[in-house]
Amino acid sequence: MKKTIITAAITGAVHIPSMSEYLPVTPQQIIDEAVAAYEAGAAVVHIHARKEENGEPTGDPKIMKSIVEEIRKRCKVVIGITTGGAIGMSSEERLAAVPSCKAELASCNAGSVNFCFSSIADKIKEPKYDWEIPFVKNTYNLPFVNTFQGIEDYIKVMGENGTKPEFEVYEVGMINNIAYFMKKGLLKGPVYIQFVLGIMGGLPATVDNLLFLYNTAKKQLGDNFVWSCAAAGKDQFDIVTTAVILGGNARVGMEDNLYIEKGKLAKSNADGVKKIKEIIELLGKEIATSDEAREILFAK
Ligand code: KMH
Ligand code: ZN
Repeated sequence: MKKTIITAAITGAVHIPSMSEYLPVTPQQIIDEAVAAYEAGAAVVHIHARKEENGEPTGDPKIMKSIVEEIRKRCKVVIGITTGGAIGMSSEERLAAVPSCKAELASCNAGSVNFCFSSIADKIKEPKYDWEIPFVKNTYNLPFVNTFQGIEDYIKVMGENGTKPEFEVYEVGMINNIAYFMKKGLLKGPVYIQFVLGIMGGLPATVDNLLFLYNTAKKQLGDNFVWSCAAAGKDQFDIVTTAVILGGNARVGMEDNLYIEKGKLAKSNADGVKKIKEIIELLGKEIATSDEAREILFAK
């Protein structure tokens, strides 16, 4: 039986520092949290960079490189960097870290979608930093742009740098987009897909929607894909557990959900990793080490 890969998505570019004192927002906190997530059982970490001075998401390749190099020095975790960046970033900003980091994985968003989290603004009475409220409010009127030309460019740049794309899928049609690039011959071997449910603008986090994505991927791609599931918000653990039962891999972490249970903030990404690890083991499945994850993810 295939082992289950746990990915920890450490900080993302949705949650803002004012939402949780535990959200890692400096480069050093992101590094420490990634290493702790690995030690708790994560085989893969998904990394966004933020600015030292105020925790604002940034595409600065120097910051991303310093984070990646330090994590590499400290542990053997598989590192996946974002190319989703933050809503409103240019394609150049989003891609800049791929050549400088040459990470094993990078996210590759599989189509355009609205990606709205403006309602966060209603919950924050006293923001810590000036950038936070305009940043979240802007997502009400900004699309998350991933055109066919853009996706093709991302696939090519990743290919030139030895980085495997992790396709982020928010809507069912995006599976056809991936199938198109496979037919075009731009992708070799099984593709790696992350189903991301629960984003406002994409498919809500329900079991029906997860099954819809999974069954569509099987129809479109046959056996030629490896998959994992992320779910934003309060349903994170329910939906990710369902994915594991279906034979998928699990993504947890503070990018997707700041809470470890109802009303209780997670104190670290390792908390979420430990929780899903316990659930997976209770289901009678084994957790993949980072080297085992490499065998699964990079099979030719
Ligand atoms: N921050 C979102 C706009 C990714 O890492 O590629 C997109 C995102 C997905 O987080
Ligand atoms: Zn991300």
